[in-house]
Amino acid sequence: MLNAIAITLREPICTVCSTSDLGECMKGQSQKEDPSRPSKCSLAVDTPDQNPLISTTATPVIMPLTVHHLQVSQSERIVWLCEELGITYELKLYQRSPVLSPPSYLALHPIGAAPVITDGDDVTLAESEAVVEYILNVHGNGGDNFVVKPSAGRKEYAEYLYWLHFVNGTLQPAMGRACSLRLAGVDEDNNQRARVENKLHQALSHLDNRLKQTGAWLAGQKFTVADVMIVFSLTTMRRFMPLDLGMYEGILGYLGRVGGREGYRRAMKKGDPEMDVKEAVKGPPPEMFAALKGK
Ligand SMILES: N[C@@H](CCC(=O)N[C@@H](CS)C(=O)NCC(=O)O)C(=O)O
Repeated sequence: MLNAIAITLREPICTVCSTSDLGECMKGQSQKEDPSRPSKCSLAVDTPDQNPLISTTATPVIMPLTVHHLQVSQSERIVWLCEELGITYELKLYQRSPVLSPPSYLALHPIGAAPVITDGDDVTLAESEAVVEYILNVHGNGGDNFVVKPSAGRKEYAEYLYWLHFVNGTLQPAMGRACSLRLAGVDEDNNQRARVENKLHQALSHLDNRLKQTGAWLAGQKFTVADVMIVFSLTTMRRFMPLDLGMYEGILGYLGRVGGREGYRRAMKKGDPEMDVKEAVKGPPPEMFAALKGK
């Protein structure tokens, strides 16, 4: 559904809040001063003439795609995807309270887990894989540059699908189970914990072999949304579970390549500016999430 905002203005205008008043827009801050602002939210550069979302006639325009990013969470994937695609989006930041989502995030969706996006006044969507697919197809021209299609070959397509779904189907649940048992203080020699840690090591070794094999990205030589999906589990997730990746050379080489991507660095700077990304892509675990320190 179109969300009609008829604007007839000649002066520079913000694509996000649609105001030409610097005092109103971003509370007077420029994106330079506040890196969390969306990349296209800038009174300085967006004028009605330059901006396809803003019409100088009374034509309806579509409200921006909004990424609701719970800081230090899986929604970093969505900020990253938007940056890789170079699309216009609004970024809203939320902080954990103290570990789970705050009430303002719970109000967005019944599950209240990140990521959540809204698009116009009729779409609210959660679940990383659904959100990624939606953004690629609705805002990213099908995401040709970031997916492998059957036309690339059945084997290549099958590899891509496998690794894309390996993330939330196998790796992230294995990380989550190990994280819960560690945080609950279950002893290392407890049978259940040993089983869970073994399954996690199995998943990481499998991933490590794959990355040694490709020497590049998860699906092969092409960077895809499978990479956008998996990196959280290897970086930010370790702020909840101090896992050392030093023994997995393939994963370490891969994280080095991820850390070299401008889109990734830009996304992390906007979404989680306090996070030390250089540390997160190394073997030793990054700094523990503050609310969990000492637990
Ligand atoms: N399978 C879901 C998992 C979402 C999820 O568990 N998100 C965590 C952040 S990493 C969260 O929001 N936790 C806070 C809460 O549930 O209150 C997805 O990929 O979107």
